[in-house]
Amino acid sequence: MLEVHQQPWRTAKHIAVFRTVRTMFQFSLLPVLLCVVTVSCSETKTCDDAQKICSVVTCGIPVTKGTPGRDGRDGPKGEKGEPGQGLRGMQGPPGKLGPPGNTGPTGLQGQKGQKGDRGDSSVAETTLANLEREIQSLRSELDLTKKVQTFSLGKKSGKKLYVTNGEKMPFSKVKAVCAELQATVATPKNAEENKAIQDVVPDVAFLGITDEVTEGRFMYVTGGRLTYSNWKKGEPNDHDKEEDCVILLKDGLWNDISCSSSFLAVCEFPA
Ligand code: MAN
Ligand code: CA
Ligand code: CA
Repeated sequence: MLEVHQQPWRTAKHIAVFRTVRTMFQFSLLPVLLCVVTVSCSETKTCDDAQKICSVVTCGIPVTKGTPGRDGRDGPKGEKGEPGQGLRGMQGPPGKLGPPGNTGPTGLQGQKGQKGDRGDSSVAETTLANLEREIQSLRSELDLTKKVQTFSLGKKSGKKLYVTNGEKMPFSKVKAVCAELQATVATPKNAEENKAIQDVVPDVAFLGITDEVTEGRFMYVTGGRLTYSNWKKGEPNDHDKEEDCVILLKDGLWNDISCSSSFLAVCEFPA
């Protein structure tokens, strides 16, 4: 490249220009030279005559050879050349991702899909049938268990069931034990129920009745005022002003007693 800049006349274009100028010089200037020579040699014609014959004649004192003039000005800029033959550079990396375009319009609704396969219901049906058989078996087993329990506890149809674990405990614990069995503390609402409880327990037992809320006003633990009572004579006396719970004595009579004392726990199950 450096060599090309230093010697621009060696390019193909400059060589072509040079040849063109040389050709013009040979074919255009040659008649003039011949004409000058003819005029000089004949000496019978004037310069004016020579100008009539020749297209170009320099009149005046003939000069054999002058000194070369200075170089002319640079010509106009040439047209852009053809691309070079050198290797192209590698392609640059892709540019940065442009900003997202606006959301396009909603597309047309797609075609309706094919009808799906029929589900394999046989497995579910078999499972359901097995579960139903299992439930039926459990129901039968539960019914039999209830019958055995009722028989062993002497429960009568349509009557409440009273059950004791034979343990003595404070009233708060009796409530908790029965609640755990989804039952309530035994609470006789009539003489028959009072007798049923009496028959179940071998000793004194707590009843589900207290005057904890209002002294002297006994209520069922499940709510409501008493509709039946079987107090022993002289009771309730709130002895030492600390008797808010009720116990069923062995003879079936009731006595108010301290709730923190321990007596048998008897739970009541619905009829
Ligand atoms: C006696 C009576 C009862 C009272 C108890 C307390 O038996 O006064 O009313 O509940 O003592 O131990
Ligand atoms: Ca009391
Ligand atoms: Ca008492």
